[in-house]
Amino acid sequence: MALVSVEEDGAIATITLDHPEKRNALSEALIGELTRAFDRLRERAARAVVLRARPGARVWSAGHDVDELPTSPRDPLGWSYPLRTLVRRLQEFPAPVIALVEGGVWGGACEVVFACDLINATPDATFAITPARLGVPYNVTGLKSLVAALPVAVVKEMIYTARPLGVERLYQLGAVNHIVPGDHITAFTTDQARTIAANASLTIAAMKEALRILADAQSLAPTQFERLQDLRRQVGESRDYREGLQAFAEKRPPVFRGD
Ligand code: YXS
Repeated sequence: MALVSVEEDGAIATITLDHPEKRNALSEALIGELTRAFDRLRERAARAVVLRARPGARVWSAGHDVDELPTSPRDPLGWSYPLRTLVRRLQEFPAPVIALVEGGVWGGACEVVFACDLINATPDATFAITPARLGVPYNVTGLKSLVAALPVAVVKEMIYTARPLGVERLYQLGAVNHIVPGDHITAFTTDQARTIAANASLTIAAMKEALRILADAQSLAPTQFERLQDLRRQVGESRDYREGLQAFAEKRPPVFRGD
């Protein structure tokens, strides 16, 4: 059963997350289909890609597939893992990727949306950053992409509370490009994609990569990097992390003890 669907209309493509039974959880299988779709669209020189869930979705994506989160001592969000690979694929895709968001965006799916170039969302859209709900040692590039998209005080609120934030708040902060009613957002986004596809693709590709390089241009002393990694190792090896996974599997609220 396909977990994503791809439609092409000339130089524009739409990729639809299509696993509503599991609320489009970002499993290795779904991410594999997504990355292969982007690789194919790169070969076909697509000039704009829309990434969406089924029209009217209540949940855009429930985030990382919790059933696939490894328990310590493995790092659950390692550089070569599927979700990290997908985020880089989006950032490195030579044409703009437009996230068309309806419903709830959870956990690692927020990073996928923020890795897109533009975000159009319906008024019901919400965004929740949830590592603290599961005791997950969030990863450094994930944190960096969040503070690049939002004021650090808002990132702290989202991480500490793990509560969904309404799209209006993110729009006011400039993290979301447009809020568009559900009955118009597809036409709105298609029009945007067509406008982009009619512009100079080489210029857009070069500017997209230049903006990424400039955003990444940040020095980090090796000791700082090692401290960051050690912080994550301690969390990843904690009982709280195992409790977070266990509680999710048992569909009960987690009881975190801080160790
Ligand atoms: O009981 P069945 O077998 O039907 O399966 C249920 C859920 O277990 C499943 N499901 C998931 N399975 C794996 N990973 C997930 N993230 C996930 N989310 C859902 O899908 C079936 C239907 O879910 P259900 O009954 O809860 O649907 P609902 O409509 O009542 O509620 C939708 C949600 C999204 C509010 C709810 O499913 C939910 O809260 N899901 C977990 C959201 C979340 O905490 N995601 C963060 C995952 S961890 C992550 O992304 C990163 C590692 S981090 O935390 O660092 O950001």
